[in-house]
Amino acid sequence: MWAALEPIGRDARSGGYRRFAWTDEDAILREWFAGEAGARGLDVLEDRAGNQWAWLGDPDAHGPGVVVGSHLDSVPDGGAYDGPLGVVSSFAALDALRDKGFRPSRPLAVVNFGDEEGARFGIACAGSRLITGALDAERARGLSDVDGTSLGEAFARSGRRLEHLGPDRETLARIGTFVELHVEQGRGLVDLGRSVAVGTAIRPHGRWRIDLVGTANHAGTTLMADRDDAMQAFAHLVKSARIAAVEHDGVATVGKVQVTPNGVNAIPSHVTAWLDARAATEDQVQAIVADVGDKVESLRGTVTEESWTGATPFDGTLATDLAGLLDDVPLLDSGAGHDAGILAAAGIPAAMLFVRNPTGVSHSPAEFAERDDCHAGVDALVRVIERLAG
Ligand code: HGY
Ligand code: MN
Ligand code: MN
Repeated sequence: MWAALEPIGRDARSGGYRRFAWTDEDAILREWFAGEAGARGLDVLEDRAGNQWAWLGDPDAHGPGVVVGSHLDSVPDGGAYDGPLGVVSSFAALDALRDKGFRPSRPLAVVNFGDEEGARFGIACAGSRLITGALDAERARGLSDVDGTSLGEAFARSGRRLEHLGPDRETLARIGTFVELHVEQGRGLVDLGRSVAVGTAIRPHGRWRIDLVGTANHAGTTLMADRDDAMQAFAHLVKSARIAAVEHDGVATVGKVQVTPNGVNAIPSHVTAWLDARAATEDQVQAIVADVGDKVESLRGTVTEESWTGATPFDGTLATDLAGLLDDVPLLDSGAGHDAGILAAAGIPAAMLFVRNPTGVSHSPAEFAERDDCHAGVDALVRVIERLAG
């Protein structure tokens, strides 16, 4: 499975992945998923947001069932494990259960959540937010990519019915418990010397769009004193984000920027930048955004919230039970957002398993997990499924 996924959407220059929602690469990944599901005799259903659900057993007749899985899309130049490790491990766990003659008492499913990274249209966990209603379908349809293609156009061009895009209670009703296995995006496990952890919560985080205006002018003839340079404002913004993050003990990133007119010899008239801010508490995140907002206001710019994920605890009893089941593996919270967090926020019992990442590096071609740790993750998922669907 891993070898089949390896080349899909891989950028030859960076060695990272460019697997964006509703692109050709996404279509190939979806075909791969349907192929793996079909090879195991699983029925693949798509929901109103295009998420793929591969069922063993009929969740409508004998549900709700136990669902495992993750996502296959990536950030630009993302790593091989963020997302795919959860999907591949889920199919591998079903194989191991079948090989040991396990007969589930409830339907089982592997899910591929679409557009988890929000790399193309800007909203993370778009697939799971759409079916839970956390992302309004009308707003989603209008989101556009850097080329001006809307999510609605891309969704329709993929052959799906745009009028279906939206909340999907029928699909949610099929989920008794969702367990997402994911490569750890940090050094918790490597510092603890363990292979697997159980997730406790998703830390609060959000994305804000910042628009800074200037006055277009000639780079060679405009005196410095006469300039109204949006790029100077941008420089102050980026500095203020770092100062605010350190001040409030959180993290802030400005990783994406668009410059208008983006010419070497033209003073920028407009800069659009995106702030990603996260912290242990919602107050800390809001304090970071407030400080940045004050700076942006002094620069005559605007801040628009694009997505917000509040502190999202997973079901504590379930997490403790699973950690105990797995020989007392550590409990870790997550600074990264996940579809399991969106489902938990919608009231669906959800849990996460993290697999050791020896460097902690993620959202990078250097992202990696050792084979033994990946196998330990599958073994843990097998035991969790036996516990939940035994
Ligand atoms: O950005 C995140 O936290 C996740 O990788 N979507
Ligand atoms: Mn990610
Ligand atoms: Mn992920």
